[in-house]
Amino acid sequence: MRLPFVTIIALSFCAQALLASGLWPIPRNLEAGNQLLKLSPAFSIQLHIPSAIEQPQDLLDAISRTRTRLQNDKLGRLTPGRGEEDREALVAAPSLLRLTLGIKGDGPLSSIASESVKDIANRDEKYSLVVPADGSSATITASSSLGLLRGLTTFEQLWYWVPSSPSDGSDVEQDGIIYAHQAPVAVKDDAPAFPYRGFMLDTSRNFFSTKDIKRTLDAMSMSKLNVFHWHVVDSQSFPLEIPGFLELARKGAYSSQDIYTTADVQDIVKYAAERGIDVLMEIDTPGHTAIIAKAYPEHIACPNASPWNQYAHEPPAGQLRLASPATIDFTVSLLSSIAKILPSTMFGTGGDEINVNCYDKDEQTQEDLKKSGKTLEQALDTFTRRTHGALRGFGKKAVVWQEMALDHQVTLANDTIVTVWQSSADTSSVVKKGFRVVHAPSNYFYLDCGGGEWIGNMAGTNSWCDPYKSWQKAYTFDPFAGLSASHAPLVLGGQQLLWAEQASPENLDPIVWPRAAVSAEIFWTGPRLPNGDFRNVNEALSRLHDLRFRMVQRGVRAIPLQPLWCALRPG
Ligand code: CP6
Repeated sequence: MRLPFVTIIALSFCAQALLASGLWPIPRNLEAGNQLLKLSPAFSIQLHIPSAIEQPQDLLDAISRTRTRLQNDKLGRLTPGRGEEDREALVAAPSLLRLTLGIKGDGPLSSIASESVKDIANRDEKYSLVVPADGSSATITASSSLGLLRGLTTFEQLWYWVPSSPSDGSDVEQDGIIYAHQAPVAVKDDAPAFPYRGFMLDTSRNFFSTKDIKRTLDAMSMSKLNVFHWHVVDSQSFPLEIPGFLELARKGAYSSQDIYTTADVQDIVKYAAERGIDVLMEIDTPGHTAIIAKAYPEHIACPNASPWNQYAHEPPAGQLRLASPATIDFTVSLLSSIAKILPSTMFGTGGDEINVNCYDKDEQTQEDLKKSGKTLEQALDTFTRRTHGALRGFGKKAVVWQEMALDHQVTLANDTIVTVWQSSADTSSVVKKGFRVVHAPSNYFYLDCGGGEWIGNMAGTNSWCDPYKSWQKAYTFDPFAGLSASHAPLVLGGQQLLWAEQASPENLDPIVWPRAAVSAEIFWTGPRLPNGDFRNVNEALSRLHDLRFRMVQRGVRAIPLQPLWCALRPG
């Protein structure tokens, strides 16, 4: 009985079926050779656009980041000798002197940032890349700055480093040769299979500094992820300064240090946008709001009710008094105040895990319902129309958790985006109602330890791990499972998520990376590799491990996927 088990382990251990090393997500249309090409010490990147057209500053910045990384990354090929066996042949290899970035069309060239915050369906991320093997100019062409950024990201992944002479054992930093081993490379019209490729971070259960968030955005950008879903506040802490509502953070943040000021938010939004990432902020309502009671007790039903598990999925209990006209007004101005400083066309209003018992036991809510003659569901409908209507006034489409579409009797606008988290089997019910969906299935994409087989109240205090979702498990997710062809276009994409009950800056990088890059490939590349095969974990392993090494080079403490020995072993 032991033997088959051992065999399976052996198969998935140290797998090294190389289609192309280093590329993640793998481009959808790729031809790669196996010749060596050096990067000349005089290598330069030139932006070729008509002189009448202004050069966007964030594109120039992205180009200079690429230049710096090519110089600073010292990633050896993950082969025996880490590329030392290439050294002799490299002497005679041609050198690449120039990468030229060209723009199709001659209209004005918008910045990366302005393209990154466009409506999710309208972003232009397409590019083509050619790296000839003979050392003549390499080119990236695109019709947007964002497309050029995606091309630069692919280009960066082609290069490795080997010291120019074998190490003499001293600590002195050695000169080295930067080179590609897959020349020539041709990537034709690479563009994402899905427009929404996200990562969600919860900054309420534990706080993360803007530095942590920026590092996370850097890592996201390395795999072309383009939506940062920021679950910024929840029942446990309110780390967000909202103009006109400063008491919320003053009383609800874990400390006066653990607050995102308006300047911080704008800084994060700008940093993200320059890297091709849109910030989708979520203020979860009407549930997951207990902390608001610290500053505005009048708006919270069943605050700190005990035992908490009868009133909420996690302590402390407390939800917005959704049937109260004053609370609706409060929520509308709260959302408006933060929404209007964010450029995204999406805004998250939550809607998950509403606890009915909390409202049943709340005297004021019962009175409000009686006064209005509404049921709780009708009151939720009013609450939702008002809050979503206000966001629409600021040009934003609402993003909600699946319960709003499936479990409640509320009217949602057709352009509402629904995040499916409980089970991927729920996706078909959501698309049948005509809504666009984002895949966030707990049993594949939760990076924390929740969401095995979905059971009603399993979140609890999330102090357990059931089970850990490996990168391999996430990688097998099929975005179209159970969907008819006519509904497939409603799938916007997907995201992996970090709920932070058991995460803090100390384990942020290791728990997220490189696992969260898995959905980046699922939703960029789609089901098939460029050679027509279906994506599979054995082929993916060495490429993902390469990405992991690049992350480590750039200060992201991503975990290994296998012993270093696997990458370096012969054959
Ligand atoms: N917080 C919020 C959470 C969760 C959700 N919303 C959650 C639920 C179940 C599991 C993990 C996380 N902690 N606001 C659900 C969307 Cl298993």
